[in-house]
Formats: sequence, C-alpha cells, structure tokens
Amino acid sequence: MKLSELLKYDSIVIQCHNYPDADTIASGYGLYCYLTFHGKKPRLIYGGNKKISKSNLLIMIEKLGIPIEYAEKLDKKPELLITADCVHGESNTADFEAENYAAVDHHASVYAKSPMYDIRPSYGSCSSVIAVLLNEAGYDFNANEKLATALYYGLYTDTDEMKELSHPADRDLRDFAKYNKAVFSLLINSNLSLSELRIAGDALNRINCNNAHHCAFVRAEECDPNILGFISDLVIKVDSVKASVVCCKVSGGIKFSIRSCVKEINASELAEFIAENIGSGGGHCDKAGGFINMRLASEKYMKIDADEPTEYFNKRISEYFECVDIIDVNSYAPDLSVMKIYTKKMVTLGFVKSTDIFPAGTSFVVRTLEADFNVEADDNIYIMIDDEGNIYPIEKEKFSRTYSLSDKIFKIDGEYSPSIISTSHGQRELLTYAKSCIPNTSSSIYAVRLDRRVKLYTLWDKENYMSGKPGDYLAIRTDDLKDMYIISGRRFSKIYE
Ligand SMILES: [Mn+2]
Repeated sequence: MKLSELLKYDSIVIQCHNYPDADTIASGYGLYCYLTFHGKKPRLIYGGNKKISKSNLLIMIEKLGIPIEYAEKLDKKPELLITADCVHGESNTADFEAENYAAVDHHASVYAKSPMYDIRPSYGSCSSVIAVLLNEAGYDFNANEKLATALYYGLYTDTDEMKELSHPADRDLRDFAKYNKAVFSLLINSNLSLSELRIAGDALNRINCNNAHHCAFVRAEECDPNILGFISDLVIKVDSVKASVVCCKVSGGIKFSIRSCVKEINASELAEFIAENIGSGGGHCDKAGGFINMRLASEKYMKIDADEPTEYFNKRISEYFECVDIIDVNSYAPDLSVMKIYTKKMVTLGFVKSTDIFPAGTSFVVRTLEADFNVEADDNIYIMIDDEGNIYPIEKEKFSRTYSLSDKIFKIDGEYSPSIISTSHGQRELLTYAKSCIPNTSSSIYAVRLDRRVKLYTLWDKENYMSGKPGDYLAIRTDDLKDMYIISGRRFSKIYE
C-alpha cells in the first residue's frame, strides 16, 4: 500500500489495538503525523474496556505529545478507519464502523483481504512497517524527533529490546532512527511494574523442563509481553537448559519468546515451527519470538487454550526435536537411486566489483533480507546478487571462470533490495552499482523432495545447519557428492528444470 492512497479521504480515524502497547501507539502516531502533514485532521484512538495505565506508556504519550484518546464508540461513522498494528475484525480490535477500512500491521491475520491492508508478518514491529511506508511516501520521520523516538521505542518493545529483530527493515530503523536518548532512557527504565515482576516470579515457579531435549517451557499469566524476554534470559542461564520457550496470553493470541544456547537448536526456526500456519515467528539463531493468532488457530481447527496453552507448546516442542532427520555431509551416504537429475536454468545474475563502491581497504556492511554481511573493498572481491536479493562474495578469478557479462537487465524479485551501509556515506542501494552476468555453463544436481524436516550440516559451515521443510529439496552437485544444500520448493521450481 502507498500512504498517499489514504489522502483521498477526509474524515479519518486511526485506531490502535485494545490494551495498547508502545508499538501500536507509535504506529498510529506515525500515520497521524503523515496525515496531519498533508492537511488532514485525523483522530487517533483506541477502544476496548481498559484505559492505558502502564507507566512507560503514559510517559511515552506525555513526553512525545501523542494525541491518543480512549473511545468507547464513534459518534459519526468515518469515511476511513485505519488500524495500526491490528486489523478490523480481530478480537483485540474494538469494532468501530466505517465506510472504508485500511490497516498497517505485522501480525498474520485471517482478515487481511482488503487492498488497503498492508500486513507484513516477517517484520519484528509495526513501527518498522510504518517507517518503510513513510520513507516511500517521501516523509522524513527523522525530521520529527518525537516520532522517531516513538517508532524506535515501538520497535524496541516489540522485539524484546532489539534482540528479536527479524527483517532488514527492523535493522534499518534500529540503525537510522534519530531518537531522543534522554526520553528513550526514561522509557526503558519504566517498563516493568511491581505486579509484572510478581507475574514473572509466579511463572518461574511453574517452569517445566523437558529432560530428553533440555528445553524449558514457562507459561506466564496474561501480562505485558515485555516480561517474556526478561524471563527467557533468566531461564536460558540454567545449566541443564539448552533452549527455553516462554509464553503469555495477549489480546488476540499468545506471544512467545525463545532462547537457545546450542547450535543444534535454532531459535528462529523453532519459533517459526511453533507458529506454523497459525501465526508468525522469527529472529536469530539464539533469540527469537513469535505470535499465535487464536482466530487463525481456530480456523485451522487447532485446539489451543489461550489461557493454558502448555499442551500445545509441549507437543510442538517434542515434534520439533523428534520429527527431523539430521544429515552431516561428512558421514552421509546419499541414495542416488531415489534422486533425479535437474539442470539449472540460465538465469541472469547481478554482480558488483567491491572497489566500484568504495576505495580498497574500506569496510562496509551489505544488508540483505537474510542478514548483514561485513565486506572490505578489495580489487579481488566481487559481490554476487541473485534474483531474490541474496548476496555472496566471490573472488575475481573464480568469477571470470564461472560467469560471462550479459547485457540483459538484472532485476530483483524479492521483498527487500540489498543495501550498503558505511559510516561515511550512510545507506545506499547496492543495485545502483550492479552489472549483469550469466553462468558460462549450466550446472546439474541430484535432487529429491523432502517429506520430513531436515537439519543439514554442510561442508562450508560447521557451526550452523540449513533447515529443510517438507516440500523443500535436498540437492547434491553431480560433480561433488559432498556439496549438498537445501532449496525451498518455490525456488527450486523457479531455477531448476
Ligand atoms: Mn506490534
């Protein structure tokens, strides 16, 4: 969605979710600032049966001058109702009638069907979605320090103090928001109330550790989700605990936080697995978080009790550990008789000579959907870019051997175009420097479709495994049977034949 689409309406109401948190307030405020800048007079409201009382939120509203109001009903049906960090129809969103509905959110929802809905479940916070939309609309949120502080704090609280950032847009907001440090420091030191500390204490008394997998599970009573990370960080320090999952009910569903301290358990993967089909999850290999949407769960006929979801979590955690094959290329003998040979299609790729961006010796970061990579500019180092925006470095000599220049246009068909970040020049698009190339010869692989989850330890990375899900492919290069990798089902059909 483009924010400018909202400007054709005059009577506009922006709605935050019930029991507002910092992320919904910041997101609503971002929309409010954009619309007022364009001469509109929107109202910023929230409903539900409880007014904001948490001290950090009261400070946020006061210090940042956020004109949010509590509304039980609307006197007049607005032309447009925009929900921020929630969607009309969800149980955490008070039901206000409007002629048209729009939404900006980062929670998977069954109600995501209108063209004016922009829902991005891979983002760690709705504030990051708003930051992207504002930038695209040419509105510089950093010119408004209060708004920049609100968005930064929204991201901070929704990603457990920036530990569960899942999308490059989250990292962009973390790195580039020009927030007020004094206000931010006041906010982060008013996050917990005494009653929440007691909830954490009670939850810790109920800790349940699965001895076979060394995975601890803790359920906290309904509370502000910022308590989850606090509990997880304590639990993971226990000697017999290798991974911890902590959850609590929030309005509309269940939020959870995961920690892992061993390479065999990838927290982000476990979060995705727990929320598969009924919500969203993600983060890093050691820290991750997720959300289960109760409406989605009931639509999929999953019986989960939001007040006592222990049974569901225990079942999912056991499945995560038990229904998986572990493959280590060093000891694995593939059965080639069940695999077929496929050839790679001749796709156009992009490449950038690193010294075309910066003088040799300069360090910079390349940010992609997957991760941030450190690169040092060097005449010998090229950066390859594939059609989905993934990058990898390659030496000049290997590049010349494998690829030929092409005059075809190279495009990225993905949700984030990689960027380069340096202390001296800030952030720029990597694509502005890219040229096109195609592989010299087409390579072939053996491949088989997976019907179980797989953890694959490859030749080139002994620390981290590649995860495969049913529907993905296990691939082996025909010229090197030790070179195995996993390709997603979608990508496989795109690049192999
Ligand atoms: Mn949020």
